[in-house]
Amino acid sequence: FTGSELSLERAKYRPVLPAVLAGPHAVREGESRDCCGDHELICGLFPHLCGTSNGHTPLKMVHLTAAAPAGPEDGPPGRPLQLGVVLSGGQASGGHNVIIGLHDYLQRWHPGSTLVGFLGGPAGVMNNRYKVLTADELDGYRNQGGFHLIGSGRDKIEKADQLEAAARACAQHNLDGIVIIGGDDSNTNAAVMAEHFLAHGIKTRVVGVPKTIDGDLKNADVPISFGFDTACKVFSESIGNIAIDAMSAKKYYHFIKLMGRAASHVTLECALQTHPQVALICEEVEANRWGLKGVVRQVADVIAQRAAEGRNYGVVLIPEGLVEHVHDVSTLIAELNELLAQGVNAVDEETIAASLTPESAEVFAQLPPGIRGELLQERDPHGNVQVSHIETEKLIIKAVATELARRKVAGTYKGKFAALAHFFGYEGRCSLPSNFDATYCNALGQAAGALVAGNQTGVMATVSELQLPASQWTVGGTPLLSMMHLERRAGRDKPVIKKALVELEGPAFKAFTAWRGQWAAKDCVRSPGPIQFDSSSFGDLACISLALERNA
Ligand code: FBP
Repeated sequence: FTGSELSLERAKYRPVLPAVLAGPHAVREGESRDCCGDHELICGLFPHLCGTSNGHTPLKMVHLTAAAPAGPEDGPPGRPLQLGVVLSGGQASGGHNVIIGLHDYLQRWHPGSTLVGFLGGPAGVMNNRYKVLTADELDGYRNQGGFHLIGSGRDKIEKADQLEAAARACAQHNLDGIVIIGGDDSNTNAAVMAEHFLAHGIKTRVVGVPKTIDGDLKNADVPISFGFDTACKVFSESIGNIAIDAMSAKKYYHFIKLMGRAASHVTLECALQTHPQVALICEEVEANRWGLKGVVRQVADVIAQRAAEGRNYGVVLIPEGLVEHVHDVSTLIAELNELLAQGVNAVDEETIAASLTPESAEVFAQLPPGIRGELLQERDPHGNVQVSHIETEKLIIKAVATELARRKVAGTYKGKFAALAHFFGYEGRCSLPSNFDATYCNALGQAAGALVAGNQTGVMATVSELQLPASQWTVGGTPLLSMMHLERRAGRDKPVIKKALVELEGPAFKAFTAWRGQWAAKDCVRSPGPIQFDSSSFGDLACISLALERNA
């Protein structure tokens, strides 16, 4: 791996550390929280974390507070700590800074401390594949994108034999703590591990760190997952450039699919950054039970309205999870899931069509053959449709073209329609982290170190008050169980961390709906340009949706 001039320059950037982490501090328990749903049932499933088996008050928030500098009466400083760290799930900019922040904290805590990096994600914990991370090696990864220092993976540690394998690895390294850097599923597994370790008298503490570019791991206590800010800035730069090209050439509509599987936070933030003519938001589509025809009609309405003004160009943003939220397509997917589970051959489209309900059979027949194949064959190991592999942008283009052709015959549309398809996803996950993500991740890593040192387990490291300068950010831990509720998965109720979806009553969505009519009708394009690393520029500002949420 060869560093560019810019990446070498970025390695010199020193994130500001929140004052509470920089100085002497104490870890204190604060107010109580309930699980976000099904509290009693979840406590029954996690008796040790909930404290129901040992009489502790359930689900305590944790806060770092400034402490008086240690004096001679405080005795010797803390003993060296042994910690493990693992990256889990999709890449997100800033992961290396979390690990470096953790290492820096440990070295400050006691220079004899050790950090073990498990390789290739959770599988590395179960197989005990690891390397000991040293200051010399880590220095080359400061403020760099990617997860290639130790790699990542999508395996889960949840079954009894997997938990035992993880426990063996932790025991072999005599780990005081393990830090799991991941999204909602990985942090759900972190809670399962923490409970297992407590139940079996294993000393290793488990602390989570919120990661995902999708931005759907957040709540009142966790302001944002890392990587979201950088990914949105990278995508918005390209969207802004394309929008200016569209406005200059005046001949294309650009349909851009954006990553973000279950929630449309990325699309919403990119819309606020760039002011496209249309941005579809899955949560709105689902709340209104819009079908494919309804969605297509809305896009065609904007195109026809603009054509009447001589504007046959523009930008349409499409969240990658759209097909799972469009009412009739999601019903079709559910029926296909059933048929595939019954063992129907995924390539036998004729038998499949004959086995569907009449409504779903009609939707299935209307889909282009390529998309039909993708819905049947593009499945992940859990049987879920791999939405980033489905060419939704092309599906929408075809359906809109058909609708516009129909309107042309009816005499209600007189424009020209030429469309180009794009997909922005992987290019936003490993960029050099924005100043925000670099600073936030360093603080998250240090916070995770402080929580293990403070003997906390089953908590997620949290860094808050992000609207303030970084030196004033607050630091603490939120019980993982407080984010959990029961969800029906594979036919049974499972405790999982609740995904944060776009709130239709929230300030970010309201700002979007207040402006979108104007963006549709006119050319109000905003081109934010590349991520700015100069801290005197706008680069330090966190994303617009976060600013709106924090100021609401
Ligand atoms: P995480 O939730 O694990 O962070 O991953 C999110 C994501 O980037 C989605 O936006 C996308 O659908 C998916 O990963 C792609 O997964 P893969 O890297 O396995 O192709």
